[in-house]
Amino acid sequence: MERAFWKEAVVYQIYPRSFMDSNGDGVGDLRGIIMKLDYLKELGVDVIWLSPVYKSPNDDNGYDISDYEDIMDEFGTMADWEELLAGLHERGIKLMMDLVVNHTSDEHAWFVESRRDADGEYGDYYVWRDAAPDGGIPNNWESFFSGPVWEYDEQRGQYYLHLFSKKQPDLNWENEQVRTAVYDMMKFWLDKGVDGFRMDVINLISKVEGLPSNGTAPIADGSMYYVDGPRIHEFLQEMNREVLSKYDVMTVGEMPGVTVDEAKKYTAEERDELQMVFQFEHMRLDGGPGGKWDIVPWKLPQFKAVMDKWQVGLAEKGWNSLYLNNHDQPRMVSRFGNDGEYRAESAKLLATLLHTLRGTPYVYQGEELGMTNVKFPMIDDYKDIESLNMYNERVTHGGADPGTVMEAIQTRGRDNARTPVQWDDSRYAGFTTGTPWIGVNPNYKTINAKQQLADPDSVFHYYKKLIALRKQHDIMTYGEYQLLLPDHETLYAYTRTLGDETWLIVLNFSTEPTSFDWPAPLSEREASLIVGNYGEDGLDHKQLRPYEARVYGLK
Ligand code: ISL
Ligand code: CA
Repeated sequence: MERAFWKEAVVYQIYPRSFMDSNGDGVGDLRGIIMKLDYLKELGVDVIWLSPVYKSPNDDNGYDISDYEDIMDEFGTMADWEELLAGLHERGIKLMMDLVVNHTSDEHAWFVESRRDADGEYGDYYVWRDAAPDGGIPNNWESFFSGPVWEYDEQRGQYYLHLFSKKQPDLNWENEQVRTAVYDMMKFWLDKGVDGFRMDVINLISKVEGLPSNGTAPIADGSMYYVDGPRIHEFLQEMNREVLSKYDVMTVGEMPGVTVDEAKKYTAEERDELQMVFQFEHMRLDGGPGGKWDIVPWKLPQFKAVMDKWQVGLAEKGWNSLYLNNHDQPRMVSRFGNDGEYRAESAKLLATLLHTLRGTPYVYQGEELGMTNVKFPMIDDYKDIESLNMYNERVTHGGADPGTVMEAIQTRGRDNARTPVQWDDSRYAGFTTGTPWIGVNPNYKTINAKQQLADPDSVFHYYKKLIALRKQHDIMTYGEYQLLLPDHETLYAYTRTLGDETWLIVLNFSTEPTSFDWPAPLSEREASLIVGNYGEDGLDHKQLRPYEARVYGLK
C-alpha cells in the first residue's frame, strides 16, 4: 500500500452555522472559525472539511447553493474566507470544501434562466419533464425529504426533478455544458488554494435514461435508478482528468447506498476517480424496513459485520473513510454509546474505534467533547427541513401520533448534530452573545470545551492523544486489520499488524464488566497498554470495565 498524506490524516468537520458566532447575530460564521483556529491546532487535526459556506437561501442550511463562487452573507465575506484559509495554512492545516453539484438552489442564476427559457443557453441544465400521459407526475420516485421528486413550474410549464427539497433542483449531468461549468467552478476554488473536496451525494448524479418508475405505487423508492447510475464512473473519471489530476487534492465522495464493490471502483488508485467514499451501511443498522424513522435497536455483531465487510473489502484496493456521526446523523455517543452514566467512557471507546480501524478518521465538531443528542420538546424547536417535512407529511397531513413522530425526531433527527458547539458554561454555551438560531443543548454547563481543556482526563484530551499517536505509529494507518470474536455480543476486538508489530484493540460495548479470554497465539505474547480510556488504574488483562477500551501493543 502506497503512503499518502490523506491516509495518515485526521479530518475535522465544521458545520459553520453551529460552530462559533463572532458577531452576535446567533449564526455561526467564518470569523467565528478564525477565533477557534488555535483550538483546532491544539486538538491536532490535519484537515478541515467545511460544510457549505456559499451563497444560499438556506432551505437546507447551505446545501442549496445560489452562487458557487461567493460567500453566504450570514457567514461573512470572501476576504474572511481568505483569512480563514491563510490561518489554517499557517498552522499546517488543510481545507476541504463541500462540493454540492447534484443540485443547486432554485435561486441559482442557472435555474432562474432555465425555467424562463427552455430553448435558451440554460434550458437543458436541469432535469425537466412533461407530465405523464395520464396527466400525473413524470414518475413515482420519492424525495429524500418526503413527497414526490417532482415540482411543477408554471413559468416553464414542465416538471423539474429534485431528489432533495423542491428548492434543490437536480442538475442535468447528461449535459456536457453543465459538467464543464462545474469543473470551472472547482478550478476557481482550487486556484484560490483549496486542498480538496467532500462531494455531496456524488454517486447520485447519473440517472438511468427514461427515469423509469419503480412499480405502480403512487410513490416509491427510486434509488435503483440513480444510486451509482450508468455514467457515474465516466463522469468522475472525466472530473479527475479535467480538474483533480491537475492539483494536489484530497477527495471524499459522500455516497448513500454505495456497495463495497462500487466503492472499490470509486477508490482504486489506478482508476483515477476519488480517494475515499463515505458509505452508509453502519448508519442503517438501527433503521427498520420503514427506513430511518422506523427505529429498531442496533446489535453489535451486525455492526461488527458491516465494519468488517468494509475493512476487508477495501484492504487491497481502495481506502475507507471512518465516521460515526456528522451533520446529518444523531450524536454517536447517544446512538452507539451511553449518554448517561458512561458518557465520557463510551465517547472515548467510540473514539478508540474510529482511530484504530483502518482508514481516514473524520471527527465531527463537538464529538471531541462527547456532545450528546438533544431532546427539544416542541416541533417548532426543530429547524431541519428533513424532520419538518416528515412531521408535516405524517402528523399534519397523515394523522400519525405526534408523540411517536417527535420521539423519532428526537432520536434520529439531524438537528441532534446541529445544536451549537459548547465552548463554555456561560449563557448559550459561549457560542453567541445574541440568540442562537437553534437551541443550545441544556447540558452545556457540564459538557463544554473550557472545562475539558482544563481536565487532562477529558474526552477532548483523549482525542488529542489518539490523534498524536497516529503521528508516531504507522501501524494505525497502514497496519492490516483482522476481526476477532465476530459473534460476541458486547466485545469488539481486532488486531492491526504491520511487519512484526501487532496491536490488539478490545472494546467493551456494555455497562457490564465483561471478561476477555485472549485467543492463542496472542495470549502467548507480552502485552503493554498503548492507550486506554481508564488509564492504567486497576488494569486486569482478562476483565474489562463498563465501556472500557484498550489498545495493547504485543511483543
Ligand atoms: O441525512 C440523511 C439521512 O438522514 C441522508 O439521507 C442525507 O440526506 C444524505 O446523506 C445526503 O446528504 C447530503 O446531501 C443533502 C444534505 O441535506 C445533507 O446535509 C448532505 O450531507 C442534500 O444536499
Ligand atoms: Ca454570526
